[in-house]
Amino acid sequence: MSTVREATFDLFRRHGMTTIFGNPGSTELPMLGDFPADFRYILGLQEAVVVGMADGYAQASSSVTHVNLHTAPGVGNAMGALFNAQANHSPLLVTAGQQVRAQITMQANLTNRDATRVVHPYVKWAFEPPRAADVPAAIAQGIHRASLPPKGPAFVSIPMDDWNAEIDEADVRWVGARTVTGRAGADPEVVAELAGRLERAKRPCLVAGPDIDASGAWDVAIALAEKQRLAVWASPATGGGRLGFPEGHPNFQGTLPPAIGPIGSTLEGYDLILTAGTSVFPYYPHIPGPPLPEGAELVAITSDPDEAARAPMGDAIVADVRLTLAALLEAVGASDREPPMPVGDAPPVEDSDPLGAGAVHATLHEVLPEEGIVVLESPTSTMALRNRLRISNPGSYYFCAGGGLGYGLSAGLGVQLAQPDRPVACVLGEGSVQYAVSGFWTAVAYQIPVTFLVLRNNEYGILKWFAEVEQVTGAPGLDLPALESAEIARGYGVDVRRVRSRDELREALAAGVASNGPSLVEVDVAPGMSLF
Ligand SMILES: Cc1ncc(C[n+]2csc(CCOP(=O)(O)OP(=O)(O)O)c2C)c(N)n1
Repeated sequence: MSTVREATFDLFRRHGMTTIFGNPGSTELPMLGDFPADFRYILGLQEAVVVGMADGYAQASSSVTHVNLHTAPGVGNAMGALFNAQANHSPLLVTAGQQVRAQITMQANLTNRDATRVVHPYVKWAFEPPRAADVPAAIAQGIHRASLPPKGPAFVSIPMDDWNAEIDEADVRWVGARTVTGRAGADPEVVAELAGRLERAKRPCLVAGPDIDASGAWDVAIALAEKQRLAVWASPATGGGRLGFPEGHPNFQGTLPPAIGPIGSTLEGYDLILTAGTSVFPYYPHIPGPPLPEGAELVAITSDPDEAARAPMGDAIVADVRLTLAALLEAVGASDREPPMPVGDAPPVEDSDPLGAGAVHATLHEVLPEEGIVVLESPTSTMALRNRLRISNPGSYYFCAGGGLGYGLSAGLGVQLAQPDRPVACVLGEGSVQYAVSGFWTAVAYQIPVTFLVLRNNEYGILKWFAEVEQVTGAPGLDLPALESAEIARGYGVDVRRVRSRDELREALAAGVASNGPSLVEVDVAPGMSLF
């Protein structure tokens, strides 16, 4: 006989899930009691931060990651971050405490009413086991479901008196030993047909999406683009949480804009558009227009049946992105089409006071080593960063596909914990910092050596840009005067520097990257949107 807790921690061990991200309450303490020495608990001080850290960790470690939340109010605080994790295809096992079974029916204080309903639609599956003895099996199911395509959060609510209940060996005999794998290739006939279409096309292009990175397909995507001389576009930055193709490669043409009409006109001239690992497309502002050029065809390769079904146009193949691209690479011959024209260099950096965002990112590019990772949430400077850094290594860029602020600061911590040997630069707008500001405490408490770069423009700059697009005038709440992010971070114990010139910025960033603990550089930047 063992307890439910012992059996469940054994299950976590078998899955290598010995890091738990959490914020505890009374309903979670029975799970956390006698916490085993081979596990580590990363404390976040607010649930949005806890889930955001786990999201970054799950993506950067390619493994299902356990998040433990406090019953109803903790889950409530986490909802925006769960929305983000789902959009990021981040495999999370989310557990939450629940009242003791004897007090659920009477709805004693802190009962998570309708625990399995409240998290929908942001989880793939939500469950509360009917018996204490079912907790390990329910958690095992949550782990498998989170890891199957499309990856995403799965939720298990656990009454707090379950953990110390005794469990029969027979109830858990098979639970921990099972492996469930979900990477499936495409039907060979469908691949052969696609290969024929690609070879016959006069001017095809590839749109590279985030799941190329998540499925480990960079090498195959590069080989396919070179063999077939494909022009390559990145999927729109708004929905592209990761990069699927080196942005310094000669075939790379740029990042698609995020709206219907502009995508259609950007793709003018291509007759076959092959998308891989992205939805079609992560549109945001509604700018109507033909979604594709006249006569062009589109084929999407995605592991997500939902992305395939809801695409407004084109054919779709639901299968693992890497396996399918690899099969396609085998099936096509080398093309003798004209190779695509490489895009030119970014314009020279302009010095100004305060600096433009492009000058800031050109400086980051000088300082961040080749193996560096960027976690980005600085809305008006997103494209300037992409165009200045031209990131060209896999697993080196994380952005929130969901768009909920607070991801950046917290995911930066999770990514750094998952990749302790690579320097992480977490680039944030000063408005974005505030949605996960208590993450600074976790950075200091666990000495997580992220270099935070905060761009201070004293405004919600992107909302001013949106106001123009939406032809809205006179909206309140778009300015952020006297917001001292660096001072707040200092209060949490972060080593901070405030800079204004490029030389000061270079020096401060270099010191941050070299340091073994968290550091923050706040730089004043000119307001407005920067593309370069
Ligand atoms: C949780 C959440 N609340 C509100 C928003 C709306 N929003 C999008 S961008 C933005 C402003 C971000 O400001 P800042 O980080 O300073 O960057 P800037 O736009 O100035 O570059 C806001 C409030 C959001 N995306 N997510």
